[in-house]
Amino acid sequence: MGLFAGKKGLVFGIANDHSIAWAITEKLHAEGAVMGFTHLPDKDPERPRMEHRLRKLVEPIGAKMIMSCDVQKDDDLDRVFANAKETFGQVDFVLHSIAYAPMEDLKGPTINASRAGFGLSMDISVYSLLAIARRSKEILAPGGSVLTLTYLGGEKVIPGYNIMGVCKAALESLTTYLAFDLGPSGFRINALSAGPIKTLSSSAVGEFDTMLKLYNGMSPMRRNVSAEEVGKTGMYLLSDLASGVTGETLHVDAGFHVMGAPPAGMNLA
Ligand code: 0WD
Repeated sequence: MGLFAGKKGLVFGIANDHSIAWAITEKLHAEGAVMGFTHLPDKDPERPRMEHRLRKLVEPIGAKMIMSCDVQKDDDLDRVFANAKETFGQVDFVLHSIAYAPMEDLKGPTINASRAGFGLSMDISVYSLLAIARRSKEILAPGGSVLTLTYLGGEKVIPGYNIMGVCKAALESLTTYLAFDLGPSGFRINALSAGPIKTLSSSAVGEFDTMLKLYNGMSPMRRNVSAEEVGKTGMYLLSDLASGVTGETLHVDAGFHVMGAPPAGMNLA
């Protein structure tokens, strides 16, 4: 029997088959989880590309719910959670794998970010976790768990990550405060800090290829991580195996985050 046999969950943030949320979903499905999914609203309802891309992936794994949701809209979130309650009654886990910053503010330098761009990035990338956690609290089953995705750029300066790094710092702090709020109900919330994975979002972040080379040369394991490895640990954090873990930011990055200088002999050219 799978770890998630009889378990139900909600997944926010699958854009396509490269999305980290999809890698985690595949592992959850393999362990028996049944899930509902949301996608960004399509700009042109005549050509629902976001919905089609999501449907193609999740219908074959028995999706119980597929809805559009812009996390900036309380009405959208209310609709999704009302529907989840109707469909599932209670859910055992909720995955938040969402981030956004306008390109003109993301590309830096950070000091030039606009007030509006900063606010928008914080709203979508950080406040959305709070909004989702608050609604999750109402429908989580005993032992329920929430997971979000973060990156080292929230702890250290990663050139090119810019205001998204500031968002991730806030997201990681928020995870600890939400852990405190959810804990008395027996619910957990954690963040998974993933190494660089090629996805739609990450291609918007500068220097991505350089980062990949850096991980190969500098991480203790001398390599980067795969989406599958992120998927496995994401599944673990949402599972009962992590029943004593909350408020944690767990790095899945081949150890890159522990390094302060490159190993001897690393080609720095
Ligand atoms: O290297 C990477 N790819 C890493 C990503 C390393 C470490 C962490 N992360 C984080 C990201 O910051 C994000 O929080 O993982 C999370 C997922 O990122 P991803 O899998 O790299 O990105 P992607 O496949 O693009 O999914 C993010 C999705 C959006 O996709 P697009 O590319 O269409 O913006 O977040 C969703 C959307 O589906 N999203 C929203 N959902 C609802 N409402 C909104 C919104 N307003 N904005 C973006």
